[in-house]
Amino acid sequence: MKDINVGLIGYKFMGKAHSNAFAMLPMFFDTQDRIVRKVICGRDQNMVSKAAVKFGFSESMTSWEELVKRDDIHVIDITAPSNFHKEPAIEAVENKKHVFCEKPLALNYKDAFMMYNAAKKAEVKNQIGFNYRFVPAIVLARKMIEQNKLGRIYHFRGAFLQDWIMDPDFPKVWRLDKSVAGSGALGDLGAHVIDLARYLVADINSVCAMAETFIKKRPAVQEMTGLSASKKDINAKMEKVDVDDAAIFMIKFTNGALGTIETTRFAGGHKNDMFFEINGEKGSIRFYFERMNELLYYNAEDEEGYMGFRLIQASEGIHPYMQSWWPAGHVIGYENTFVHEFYEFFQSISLGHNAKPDFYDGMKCCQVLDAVELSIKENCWVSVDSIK
Ligand code: SOE
Repeated sequence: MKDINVGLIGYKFMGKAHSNAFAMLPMFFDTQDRIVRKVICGRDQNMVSKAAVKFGFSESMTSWEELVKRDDIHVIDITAPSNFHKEPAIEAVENKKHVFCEKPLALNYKDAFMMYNAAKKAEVKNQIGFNYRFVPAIVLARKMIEQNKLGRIYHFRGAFLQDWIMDPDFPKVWRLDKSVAGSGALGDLGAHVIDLARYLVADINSVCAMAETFIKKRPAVQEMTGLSASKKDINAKMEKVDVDDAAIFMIKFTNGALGTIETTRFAGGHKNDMFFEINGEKGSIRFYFERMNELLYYNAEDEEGYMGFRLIQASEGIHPYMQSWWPAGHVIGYENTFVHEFYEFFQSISLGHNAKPDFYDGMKCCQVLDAVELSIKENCWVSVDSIK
């Protein structure tokens, strides 16, 4: 058993989710090697040293440039905002580090393409944080599609609905700043649904989209933690919001299927409601993230009079990853998806194979995101391949 020393960049929402996964992984899964929480890196020395203690890292530092060059670091894990993925990822792979990077891979397709190429050239392992692929019910959905249980696929209907910024006084946090986040609900939420559409149905051929920014100016941000921020300071200056609050688009898949994706942060009452339904010639499946242990399945070959969506409880040991957790019906949650994705990542490093989803998938997703943005701008259908 070797040590795999991790250097984590970022210590907020995703930094916490990843650190928690590193701690839980060896308790539940048999990994080939030992995962060592070695260094955590962030801009603020005081905050990052506190995070090191809380998240179980032995050291903290403020210079990512030094971190990616350290001989005793084997993996760089990037959880910083999206404008801060490209440089550390490219430097890290050029220093022969394996890299895990949060989604979306980059601010645009061009940058994502550079990151993909750099990782390929360096021949290091690379993975992207599309954690919803690792929900057992979604892995089951993929398995059912591979087993041809749905037959030819006609429709993909996906949505990612949230409501955390509906208050017009909610400040302009980094997720609402184009230079930092790339886009709004589209890149933050849509990236996950696009990835699932590619994972479950096929590559995306073309898109036709619309978007809106409902609240055009917001108070400048004072302080942000996770997805909450301090309320409006009466003296705060108002800033322009330059990302979408909601984006909706139609899809033509390369296999002929048709799809729609809706992403919004203005769906009152929906907290983290990621949903999809797939309809095929032999059946349909339906999934709601807020009920993530369940998959609904309609089998068109069921006996007449008894037909309808049945609920598959995907928290039994026969379902993907579940044998490592609890007895049947003892459901798992959001944080477990990170354990699953890191199990695949660390095993790929130890055993030498390539895990998915990787920088290629991250890059393909950015290409679709750019096509959606172009379609919004030009008000027409855009072919994904036209994005270079
Ligand atoms: C915030 O909108 C957010 O946390 C995203 O950044 C995540 O990727 C998604 O899983 C849930 O919502």
